[in-house]
This record gives sequence, structure tokens and C-alpha cells, in this order.
Amino acid sequence: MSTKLKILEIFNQRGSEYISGQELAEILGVSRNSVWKAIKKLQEQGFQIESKTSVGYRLSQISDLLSCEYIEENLPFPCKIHVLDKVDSTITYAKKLDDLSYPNIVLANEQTKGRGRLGRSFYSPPSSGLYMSIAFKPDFELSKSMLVTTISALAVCQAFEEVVGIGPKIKWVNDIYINNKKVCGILTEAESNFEIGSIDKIIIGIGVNCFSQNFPEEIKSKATFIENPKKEFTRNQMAVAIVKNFFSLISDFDNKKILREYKSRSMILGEQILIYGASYGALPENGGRGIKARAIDIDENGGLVVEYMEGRRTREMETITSGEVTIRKEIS
Ligand code: BT5
Repeated sequence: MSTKLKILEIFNQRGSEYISGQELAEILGVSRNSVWKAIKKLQEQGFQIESKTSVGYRLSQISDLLSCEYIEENLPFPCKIHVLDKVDSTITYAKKLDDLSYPNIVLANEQTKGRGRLGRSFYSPPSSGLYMSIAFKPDFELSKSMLVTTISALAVCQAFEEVVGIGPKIKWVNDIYINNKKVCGILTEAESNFEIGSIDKIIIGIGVNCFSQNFPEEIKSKATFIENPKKEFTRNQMAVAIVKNFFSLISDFDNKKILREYKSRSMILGEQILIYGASYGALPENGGRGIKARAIDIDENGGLVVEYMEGRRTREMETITSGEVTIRKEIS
């Protein structure tokens, strides 16, 4: 790791505390002049480093710039990183990339048309969140692909636990919650070749609300950001941890372990839920009331096993797949 990156790590660990050039030089075992040069270079790259005479330096929170270099250097395997200031959607951008000899990671500081599932949108204001898409060519069979969204949700939870010291919950299948509010959404898309029955490309879009922001009225009561983390963090660190965990879970594929870990973070298992969708009825905001059920289990393909609690199918069990339904936890 370069002196620059080590300095950024130290700044992140120290948070708002100033640290002197002398102390940095001692920790890193380099001269004060090298520290000064590295800080100057970081400032030229856009990192806002504040300096106070005879006190030292610190990284200003607002300088949490996405850094191609940081992400590349901290991933244990080669990836092609694309950092954009503003884009309609990182998924749309990632879909157009065709050299997938390495996984491609697309990050944007802002999305103007952030996409959710079923034509919904994902609010992605500048400098507030991590808006990232991972595009890769899978070298595994279809059965494993079915668990990609499950694995992504688990990778995000593990990243939160490591990077910010917070244990979030998963709302099947693709939402990550803190204190009953959504902090992250995941959208997985695939391009398949029907003729030979293979998947050419998988794109996983992950949106994390990292820092304080004013959510629009329609999501104000249900969205949250990472508040009071136990550890100071940057979006770069979060990105690295998510990508690392995702590929480690995929390459070391252990179906049973993945499902066990996923289920242990579930916020709906054993709970009463409401199911909405094509054959279940519209969302409440569109006048629907959903179907009441209990979330019983997650099956080996990541499907949700439910037991209906009303209507003609009361007490019947069914496994639903993520495609076309929306689940809400029932607040009794
Ligand atoms: C999702 O869909 O939550 C998937 C979101 C994926 C976003 C990432 S960002 C990087 C990549 N590029 C993209 O264009 N997309 C991906 P869904 O489960 O359908 O949830 C959408 C719903 O969540 C909306 O209808 C709102 O109710 C709510 N929502 C919108 N923006 C939100 C936000 N920033 N935080 C929390 N909830 C939000």
C-alpha cells in the first residue's frame, strides 16, 4: 500500500482528530518530507485535508471522494474500476461494458435515474451514498446464479459489520435495513444466452445511503442512512468490503453456510408479512391491501416459504420467488 493510501487509512481511523506530520512519519516509518509530499498529492487529487499550524492534519468528512486508485489497490484480485461523477444509472452504464475479462465495478457520486425493481426509482443524491454496480461474466451454473441476490445482500451486511461496526437486517430478498428503515437496496440483472442456456453477464446494482441527507417526502418515513457508526468510514472502504465479500462468498460457494448466514440476519422470518404483486394485489399507496402471511423459511434457491393467513389458501404453504412480489413486514 502506498504512503498516500496508508495516510488516508490513518485519517479515517482518527476521524475528526488532528494528527501531526511527525506522528504520521513515525507510524509509517518515512520522513516528514515524504508525508508532506503524499498529503500534497492527495490534496491535488481532490481530498480535502485540513491543516492547523502546530497541530497537524485531518481529513474533512466532505472530502469522501470515490477513488479508483484506493479501490484497485485494496482489492485482492484484479478488477476494472470506473469512477463517475454523475450518471443516469450505474447499472445502465455497466450493461454497456463488454470487456468482462475482469469484473467491472462502476461507481458514481450521483445518479440522476437510479433504478429500483419493477420500474421503481432509487434516490441517489450527490456525495451522500454509494451507488455501485458490479458486472461480471459468471463461470458457474444456473443454480448458483439464483443465489446471486441472496449472496449480495449477505455481502453488504458483512461489509456493514466490518466497516462501520453495525449489524443490519435483511428484508427478503434485496433490502437492507437499520432500525426498521431501509439503508440499502440491491437490484440484480442478468443477460442470458437462451440458445446455449448460459448467463453472459450478471450486473448487481447496490445503493447504500451512507451519509446524512434530506430524503424526499415519499420515502422520508421509511429510508435511513448510516447514523452514528461505531467506526468512521468512507464510501471507498465500503465499496471494497462489499466487492471483496461478494466474490469471496461466490468463489467459496457453500450453499448451506450462505443460507444460514443470510437467515440469521433476516428481519422477516417468523414474522407476519403482507405480500403484494401481480397475483396478490396492489401496494397500499395504490389502494391495495396485500395478502397476510407468515414468513416461514428461505429455501435452497433463496425463495421465501410462506404460510398464508387469510383468504381461500389459509394455512397453505408456498415458496415465492423474488421476481414479481413486494413484501412488507406487518406492523401490528
Ligand atoms: C431497490 O429497489 O431498492 C434497488 C435499488 C438499487 C439501487 C442501485 S444504486 C446503484 C445501481 N444503479 C441503479 O440504477 N440502481 C442500483 P426496490 O426494492 O424496488 O426499492 C425501491 C423503493 O425504495 C422505492 O420505490 C422507494 O420506496 C424506496 N427508495 C428509493 N430510494 C431510496 C433510498 N435512497 N433509500 C431508501 N429507500 C429508497
